[in-house]
Amino acid sequence: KKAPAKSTAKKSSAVNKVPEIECTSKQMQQAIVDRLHKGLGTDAEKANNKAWWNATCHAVNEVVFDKLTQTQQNHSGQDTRSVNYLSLEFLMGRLLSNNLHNLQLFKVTEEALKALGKDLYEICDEEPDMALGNGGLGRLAACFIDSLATLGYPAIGYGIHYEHGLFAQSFQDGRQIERPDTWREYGNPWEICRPESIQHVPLYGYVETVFDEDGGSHKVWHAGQKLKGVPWDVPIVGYGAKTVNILRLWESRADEAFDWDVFNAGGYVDAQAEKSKAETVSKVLYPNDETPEGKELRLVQQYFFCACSVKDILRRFKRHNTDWTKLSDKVAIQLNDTHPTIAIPELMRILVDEERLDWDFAWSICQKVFAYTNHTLLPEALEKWSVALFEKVLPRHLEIIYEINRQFMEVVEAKWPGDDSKKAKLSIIEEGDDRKVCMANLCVVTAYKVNGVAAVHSELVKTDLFPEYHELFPTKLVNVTNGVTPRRWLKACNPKLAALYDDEVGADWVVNLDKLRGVLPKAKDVALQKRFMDIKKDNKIELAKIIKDLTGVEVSADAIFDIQIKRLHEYKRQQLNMMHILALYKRLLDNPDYDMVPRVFIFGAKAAPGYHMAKQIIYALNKIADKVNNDERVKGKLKVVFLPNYRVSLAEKLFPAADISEQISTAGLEASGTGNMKFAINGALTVGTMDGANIEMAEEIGAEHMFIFGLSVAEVKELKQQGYNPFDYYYNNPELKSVLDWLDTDYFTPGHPGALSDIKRSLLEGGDEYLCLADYASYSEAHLKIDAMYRDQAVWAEKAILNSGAMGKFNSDRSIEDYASTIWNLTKHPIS
Ligand code: T68
Repeated sequence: KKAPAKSTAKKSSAVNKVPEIECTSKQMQQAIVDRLHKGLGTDAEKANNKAWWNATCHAVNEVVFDKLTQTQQNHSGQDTRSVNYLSLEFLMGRLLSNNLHNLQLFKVTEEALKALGKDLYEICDEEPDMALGNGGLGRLAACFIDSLATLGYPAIGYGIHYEHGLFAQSFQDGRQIERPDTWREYGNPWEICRPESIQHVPLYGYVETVFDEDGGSHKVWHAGQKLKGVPWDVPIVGYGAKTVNILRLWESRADEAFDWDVFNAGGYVDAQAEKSKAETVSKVLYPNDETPEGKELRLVQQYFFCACSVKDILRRFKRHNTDWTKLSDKVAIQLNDTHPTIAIPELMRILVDEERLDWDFAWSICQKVFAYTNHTLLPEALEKWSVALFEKVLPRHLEIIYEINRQFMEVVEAKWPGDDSKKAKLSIIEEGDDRKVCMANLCVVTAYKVNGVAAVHSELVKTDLFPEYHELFPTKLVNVTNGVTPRRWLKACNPKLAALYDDEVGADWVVNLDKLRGVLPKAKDVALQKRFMDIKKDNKIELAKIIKDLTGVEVSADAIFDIQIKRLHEYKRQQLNMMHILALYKRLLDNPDYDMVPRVFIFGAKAAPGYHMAKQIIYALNKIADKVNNDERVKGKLKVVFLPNYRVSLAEKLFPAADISEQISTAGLEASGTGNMKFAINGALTVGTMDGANIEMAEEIGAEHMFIFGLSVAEVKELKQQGYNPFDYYYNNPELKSVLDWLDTDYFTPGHPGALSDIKRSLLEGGDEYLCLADYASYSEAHLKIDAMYRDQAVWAEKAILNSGAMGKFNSDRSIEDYASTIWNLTKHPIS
């Protein structure tokens, strides 16, 4: 049945009259040369590209800082309500090209640099990625702060100023090697240190009950250690520069005042050791996505940044307010997953212990301030901290959590009298030998809204993850479907397609992505199709050069570029893609004339360093690539490349060059996905399961213009309930069997038989948790359809246009408008 090809998205009322900033190319030239001379102490003759990049950033900052000051005066002057987006991750990528586009200075700067003998694109490539995140969750935070600024909402992002972001990846004999990321080894022009806003954070120690004269009592936390939080502000330029918000990242240092005793006791050297211990807190981003690691340092990181942020939020509030009932009028705090949950007991602690508010009053404030976004249903991904660890690191917070839980258990008792199993399930404390604090439960109990990130995911949050909470709080659980910023993910990364849209639908699609619909009625237009496909071809040629540079492999831009880029995880099923590649390879070896459109399979993915199976899959794909790419018998019809060090800046080269987007997670497990959106906006067709936002994409685009395959959420549940046996599929599908058996030989790993056997084992004896075998036949069929369709370039072009043009809903401005109206109750305050 045809899905309605109509957007359900509300009209985005973005600031869509975009004024040009007055700046000529001559003035920009002057500013850059000035920065070379006066800022960097060099000149145009001596400067290398890094210096040119630095000088250009500093020239741009002259405009940015001016707008930043105006925005801050505007917000502070009006004492506006603001949202505080707390996230352990902000995967920003590079900022120069993005800032230039948002300031509408890209063309001017391109001309300026050209006149100086420099190429802006090359200069942009000098910038190290700001990789302060793992994947989707961190990149979503980056898209959201772009949209918040573009729409003119008062907002601050709070996070950690990691010295080392996500590790850099390389391959050695096909295996992943991790090296530290050094994004700010030589400084970073985009950040401003704000020593005037330093915060101090207590840790460890013990809690004392102090009895007051009036017969009451209060608690005093005597810390065993104190950290200093130093804020670094990164300006976030909205498109059109009517608002420049900030991303405030906390760096940990030793608190000299706290360590003064050690100094005085002659312990100069010991004090230095304290210093480096304190600095480890913001040293490195934990590289685990989806599987939390219960390490003490991680809990300390979470508390450190939440404590700094909450204090900073209250400091801003107190500049204009003395009445605590007003806190929830001025402040919304959005928790990006459970990672910043500790902000809840921290706010309680400050209100009760320091501000000496009555518990019930403080609790009523907290319940109006916090909202929580859930990004996963994977049971192993839900954060739980051992009570023992909590007691050691945050003794007062544990007491507060106990009291919140005690009162909440009374609510549960009132609803389900005498039902202990309900209490056990809903309790914030999980009982047992090793008692745990369940962070998601604390979030749901406290938050006034809890949202999932795509429609199907939000439904599953209600029915499978938190059904009892949903019964208890029937209006709390809501949906806000994810989106991506069209500034970075179309305008900046695909300038040719952006220019086509400027011509076809008008340049303001950048702030109103629904306008792309203007091309839908012309999808059959031969001239439009030609221009669209020529652009795709150009982008593929560009990518082919990068592939050659990075891997040495030559690929033809006439082949289908079939791309899977995302974190390596079994539920995302890169191994399913691999099985299909092996099948194609086998078909080509069995029949040298096997008729297929040449195909290049492209992968990019990092595996968590401790995730064995993920690393094995990378190894297998690299080994398969070696064989296939050097096998004359396939006559160039099949190529496989695994690009090293997948990151935002590489993604920007991949999305525009894709013909096929692989979105093949087991139904019910990918909360939303956002790469799926970036591909489709850039004109790739999706091969995907009915999972996450793929489902809503199919509603917008029409499922018949995508390659949907595999079991649905309901079918997955049913199959698991019946008792799934992967051997049934193995013995019934000879191709599947021979592909898996191949992994037991030493064909791909000469001299090392069995080197890939554990992948096969996990798919058979291991039970195939993610149903790769169950979905294999359907996946393989979908690929035959892709092959057939690509042969008719007119049909393909039409589909590509229909996909891209229907993606309006999936822009992050729409997501932010949804948050602003249904959760935050925010009003816009752009500078005029
Ligand atoms: C992703 N989650 C979801 N987690 O998997 C994806 N987790 O479906 C969704 O589109 C995206 O969030 C945005 O909503 C993650 O990326 C992590 O990276 C992560 C990191 C640390 C701990 C747990």
